[in-house]
Amino acid sequence: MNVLAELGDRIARARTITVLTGAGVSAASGVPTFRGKDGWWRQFRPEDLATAEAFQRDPALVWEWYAWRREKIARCEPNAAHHVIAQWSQREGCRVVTQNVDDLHLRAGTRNLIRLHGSIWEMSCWDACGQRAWRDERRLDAGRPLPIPRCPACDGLARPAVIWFGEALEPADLYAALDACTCDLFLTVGTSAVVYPAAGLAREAKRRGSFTVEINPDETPASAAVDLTIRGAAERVLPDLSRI
Ligand code: BJW
Ligand code: ZN
Repeated sequence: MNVLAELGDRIARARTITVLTGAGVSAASGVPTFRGKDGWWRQFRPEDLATAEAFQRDPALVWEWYAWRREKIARCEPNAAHHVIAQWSQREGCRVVTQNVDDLHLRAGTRNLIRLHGSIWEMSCWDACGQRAWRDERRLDAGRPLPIPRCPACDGLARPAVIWFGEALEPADLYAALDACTCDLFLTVGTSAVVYPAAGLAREAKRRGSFTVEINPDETPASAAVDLTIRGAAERVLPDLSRI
């Protein structure tokens, strides 16, 4: 049996499946990955913009980056990989943990979705009033100077409701993701596996006895730790698997 057929068989037989996804799953939709060649914005690395320090220093610059990404994402549609994952998520015992903030999994109809790093379509108060994660899908005109969004409760600065470097994940999301590491089959798809705590989940699943699989065109730090690696693009490999 070839590896795809073997994995297809495991997927069919597994009682519980967890799928961890990263930016590579949305690449075919046109959403730039973080660490790929198109992952840079102007001269900035994501690590220089996705921090509270960067926002403190220059909120307009950080909002400009997010406005640019919102514009891009708004024009993207879920791809074949999102659709296959959405289909799997209809099964009892399937959980999907994503690091992506683009909401393309939601738009594809994924159930039981844990969004570890928040959503680019939600905002929180930067000041201390406590208003959190309200939906705000307004798109800013990147051609004009950008008004910095304000908090509707206290009129302080609003920030994207995403998790920046150095910030703690929402405890409920982290616990749900850790809980999802107890499963028969754990698939890590389209993530460079360098950003923690998400990067540690495949190892945790293996430690708990799951069969672990990585699907990625490139090698990552997770490759050597998983039971099976499939070198390929998510939007091709997942539909192939779902046809088996
Ligand atoms: C394809 C493909 C195709 C291409 N098909 N595949 C332990 C050890 C070391 C460091 C740390 C540690 N614990 C914490 C840290 C620090 C830090 C960290 O991990 N740093 C590392 C970089 C070293 N982590 C944190 O700070 C986290 N917070 C935390 O741990 O808090 C602790 C705390 C506790 C209590 C109080 C206070 C603090 C938070 C991390 C938040 C990450 N945020 C970002 C930004 C989100 C908002 C936004 O989008 O603007 O999340 S960073 C960015 O990286 C984003 C992503 O979700 C995340 C992961 O990236 P991803 O998805 O893997 O994308 P890429 O681009 O890296 O990879 C794409 C992959 O796809 C590649 O492999 C391609 O090959 C592949 N690919 N085409 C399939 N078609
Ligand atoms: Zn507020």
